[in-house]
Amino acid sequence: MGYENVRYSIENNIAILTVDRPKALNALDAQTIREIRSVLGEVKENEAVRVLVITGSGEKAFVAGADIVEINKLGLKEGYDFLRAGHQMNRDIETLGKPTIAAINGLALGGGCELAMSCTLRVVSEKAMLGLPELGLGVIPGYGGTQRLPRLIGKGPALWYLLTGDMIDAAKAVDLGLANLMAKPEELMEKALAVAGKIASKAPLAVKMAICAVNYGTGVDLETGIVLESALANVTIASADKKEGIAAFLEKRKPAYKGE
Ligand code: CO8
Repeated sequence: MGYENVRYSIENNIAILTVDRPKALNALDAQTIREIRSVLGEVKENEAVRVLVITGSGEKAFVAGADIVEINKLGLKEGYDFLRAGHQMNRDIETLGKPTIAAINGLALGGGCELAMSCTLRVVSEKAMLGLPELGLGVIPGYGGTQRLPRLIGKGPALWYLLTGDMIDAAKAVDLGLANLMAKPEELMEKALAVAGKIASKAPLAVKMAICAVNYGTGVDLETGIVLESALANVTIASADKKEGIAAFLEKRKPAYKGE
């Protein structure tokens, strides 16, 4: 499929998806969401891709939110489909089976912040600003923000930022645990790709199982989470990648993983 509002490339087992809709600061309209979901489908199917980096085009914005012009036209009936599409995009990211890194180059507001929070990790430019300004528009976050922000930074701080609409600068985002790493604007992609490369060198099946263990284990009691971990660890114990990883260690060479 040809894309108008996103760009997509692959190099060295790492895919880069760039949201590219400069006239609206990369805001997510229905078409952009469809295109992102289509790229996510390609990434999922492509065995050569081990990590996906998501960023925004230009210097100003990662993604400035859901498209406010579209939100303005929504009624009760269309609103549900609009919200579900955004939710599904973010679930597609979370359940991709491969790690995703948001390289946040600028404003990540509303739906943009929600998209970033659905990624496995976040690297922020020193110029990035994150936030959920929805209450100022008379709505609440609708792409998972009320659920993912407290899970990432805790209920108290999440309620603060949700209710005040205050923006979170890059350093604060790292302090809060909302972002994992801060980079100079000109080094953002280099740093994000370095993290991606580090993860891409690990056994893909083990990476997938580790993400599963954390994503599905943190919402349950500890004992259930530990049983889940045991089951997932056992999948890795039985894997060809385990044989290769241990053989490479014993033979003092780099492993050549196949994700099996
Ligand atoms: N949607 C559509 N267009 C946008 C958006 C957006 N979210 N953000 C910016 N634009 C457009 C502007 O309208 C403007 O277009 P034009 O040139 O045609 O007038 C262009 O991008 C450039 O923007 P500005 O001129 O406003 O640039 P500034 O530097 O002056 O300001 C800001 C930058 C501060 C980012 C400002 O554009 C702004 O406040 N944008 C809106 C940010 C926002 O509120 N985002 C959250 C949207 S709501 C949301 O994401 C909810 C998701 C879930 C749905 C829930 C529904 C219930």
